[in-house]
Amino acid sequence: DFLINVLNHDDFAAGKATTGFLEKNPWLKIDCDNFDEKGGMLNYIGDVIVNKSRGEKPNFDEPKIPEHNGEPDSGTRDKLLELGTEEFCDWIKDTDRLLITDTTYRDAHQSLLATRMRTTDMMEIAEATADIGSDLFSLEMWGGATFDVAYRFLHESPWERMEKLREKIPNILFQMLLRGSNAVGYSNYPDNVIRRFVAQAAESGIDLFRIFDALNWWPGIEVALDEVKNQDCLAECTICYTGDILDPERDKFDLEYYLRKARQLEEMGTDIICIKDMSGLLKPYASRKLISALKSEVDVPIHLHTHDTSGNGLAALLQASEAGVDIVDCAFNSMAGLTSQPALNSLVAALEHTDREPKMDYHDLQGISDYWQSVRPIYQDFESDLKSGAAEIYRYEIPGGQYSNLKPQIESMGMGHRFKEFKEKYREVNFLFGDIIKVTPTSKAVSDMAIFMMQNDLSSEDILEKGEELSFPETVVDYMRGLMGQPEGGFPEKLQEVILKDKKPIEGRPGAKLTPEDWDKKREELEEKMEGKPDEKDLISSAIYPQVFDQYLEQIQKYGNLSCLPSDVFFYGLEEGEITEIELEEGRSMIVKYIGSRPTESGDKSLTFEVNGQRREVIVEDRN
Ligand code: 3PY
Ligand code: ZN
Repeated sequence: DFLINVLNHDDFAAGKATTGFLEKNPWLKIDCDNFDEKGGMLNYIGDVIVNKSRGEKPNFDEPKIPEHNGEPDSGTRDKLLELGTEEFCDWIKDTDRLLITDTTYRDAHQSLLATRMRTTDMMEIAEATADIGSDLFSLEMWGGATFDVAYRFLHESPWERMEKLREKIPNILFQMLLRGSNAVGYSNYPDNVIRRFVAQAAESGIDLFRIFDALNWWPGIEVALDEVKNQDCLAECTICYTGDILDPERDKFDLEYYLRKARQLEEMGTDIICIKDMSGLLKPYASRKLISALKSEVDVPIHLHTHDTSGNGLAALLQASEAGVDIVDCAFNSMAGLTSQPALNSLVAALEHTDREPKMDYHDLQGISDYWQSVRPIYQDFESDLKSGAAEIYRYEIPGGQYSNLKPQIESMGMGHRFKEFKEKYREVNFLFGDIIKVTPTSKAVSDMAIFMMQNDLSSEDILEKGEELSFPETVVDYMRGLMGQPEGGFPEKLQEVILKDKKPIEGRPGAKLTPEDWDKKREELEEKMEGKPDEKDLISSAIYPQVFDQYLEQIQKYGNLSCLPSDVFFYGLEEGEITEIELEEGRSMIVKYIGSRPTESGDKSLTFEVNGQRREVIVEDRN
């Protein structure tokens, strides 16, 4: 099999196979080693079947791909390549229609489905998206939590995801969310990791980097911004939005604050400014006020990102559109709403026959939304139980993804009945910390502190009075030390002392104090763990998430590249008699049928499959 696979490979047949060919095409080996000899992938499927951690497979309709052309029309990426970043931004400003980013591949599933969307489901609809969505401004399809979750829970490579999608979608800008000096992680990395990460992300397909610092503290984005510029990609520096500019009492984050931040970003050389409303706090009339003011204050295009947690998201986008915003974020309807972005198809329909009509047909776009609607039931285990928009978000100021994740987290601690109390604590902690911006990773420090106070029955006064005897969660200590950057107005001094005790707060940029990554050492370390030679992407991933990456390597050594399993099989296995087709790569499939199981003498299970008509037995440990 192995030889046949090699001989049939297009590159090999065309004489283009060079050194590294086998490492670059691991499926050539998977097919033979894992399916036929060691049964790796069958072992994975068997384990899911026997240990049934997810219960019964949900009913779902076979997702349908809408009709589309093979060759998509040229789009924003072609335009960027033709014009270069500066002229491209002029084009944005000269464009009357409202430009729209689709976030379905990133923020939408991060917010609705705990980031679990698998590459295969994205790939199925990629060509149709390239064609039907060729007038989209960009696809946010990488970064944020997706990097970590792809490795950790989906056992697949986020780099492979980007590169495969790039091949299918050559025409639309690819956009990622970069957490400034935290890259795609939760704490600061050395500068040489940030630079190498950005360079590789650009090489693998990202055109536009949305860069934020959780406290709008610009030293936290300096290095990333500089490297994005080095790569000739679009830099979209970001101002996180919090508070309420309509409320005279929330004067820490008033209109003047946002205008000042915007002027600073423009001076720093950003190509575009993003207003990132991660918690959905930008009320419709605040949106109008903020965007009008920004449009007169700065010259760079403005891109608005919000979440529909309150149900007011579309209204906020329409007000922004009236005020002249250049670009807004939405998600295809069936992946929109609630803690996700506002609904894309609905916005397109709402703007029909107006001067900001987005030049797309909402009826054509329906097919893409229908596709996601059929895919979504497979991810039912990751859905939150939110059913309606929540005005209380304005009180609690919890970011979209965190809002839907916190309830199960609090429940898993046996405190589900105290969720309301938890949300009040979250709010209390915000003010105890001095009213701060809450987004990854500061939002985690706030929720960890809220949980800590609830578990120990502590009020803010108790913390200030008895705090010296308490040992606080690590994220809270990190925050107070300045490891997440410097908040507007500084840290509350008394609280900082109580939390830090004899630890000293750091001054300046945390990344500047970290020891640079030693890439030679990293390479040697990985050579011992990997079958082939580590490439640039392996080195970077391991520098960012050493343990998660090690676990991923173990998984693929044991089971092969699981990213080619259909998602229903990946999550639920197969029913007796069920047949599935596993596409190892385009045009090369395995037909797998699950016949049944019987107990072994040692109490495990022996499972019988048919793979392309040949019988295979695998023994699986029964952990029930
Ligand atoms: C992330 O950092 O992942 C976010 O989505 C923040 O809003
Ligand atoms: Zn978001």
